[in-house]
Amino acid sequence: MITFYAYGAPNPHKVSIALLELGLEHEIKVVEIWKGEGQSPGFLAINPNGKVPVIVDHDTGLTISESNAILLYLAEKTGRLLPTDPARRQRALELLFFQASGVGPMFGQRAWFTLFAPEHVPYAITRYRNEAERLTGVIESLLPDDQPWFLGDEYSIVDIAFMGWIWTAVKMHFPIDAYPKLSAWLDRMLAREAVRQGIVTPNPLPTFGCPATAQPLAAPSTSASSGAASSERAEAVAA
Ligand SMILES: N[C@@H](CCC(=O)N[C@@H](CS)C(=O)NCC(=O)O)C(=O)O
Repeated sequence: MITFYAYGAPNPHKVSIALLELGLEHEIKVVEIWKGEGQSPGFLAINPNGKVPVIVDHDTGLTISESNAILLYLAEKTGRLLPTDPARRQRALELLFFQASGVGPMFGQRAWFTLFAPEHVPYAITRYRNEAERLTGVIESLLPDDQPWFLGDEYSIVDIAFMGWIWTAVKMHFPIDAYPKLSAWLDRMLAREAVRQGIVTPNPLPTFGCPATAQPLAAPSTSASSGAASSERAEAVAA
């Protein structure tokens, strides 16, 4: 039995998806991060960094924070969603670290300065938009040309790790339509029941107004997306 401290946000949604994919028994405790509950003494005793997601695995007595560390833990606990082949496993770790240290923070800062910052800071908006766009191009290049998932034919926690912020970017009107492989990958992700449920558990992302500074990401190629446009996807999944 696992206790999952969560909120409807990109990093907890990764863990929601993994728990559902793996069919692991769990209870959810919602942490109201926008009301400051992450900084409450009770929650800081669970995670000194004051952020969600966190899991407590009552089978092992372990408490784990950091979304990608949790994904690794759940994959190793079940022996699923992580390759056993050493080279593929190493590739999985590389991509998980890239997602956690590069993509998450830069997409997060883009969202913050574009949508939430009480002060309009053009330099920060431009810097993080450029960095997020550059990283989206890197993600596009990391997807195989002729196979469905980041690790080729094997769906894994790497796909789940990227889903958190890619989905959030789409919902925030930072479209990915200019990236054909990424768009097609997102459609494959959204075809999975656990993914569709996970991105609305424990609650969906809010509806974001389209920021004045949002603009289509720079196209790395002229080929059109093979799937639905970002706005259609965002509307298609329960809001
Ligand atoms: N590196 C951490 C980041 C966790 C994180 O930033 N969580 C956000 C929600 S996506 C949060 O708890 N924010 C609340 C706050 O900053 O007060 C992870 O991957 O789990």
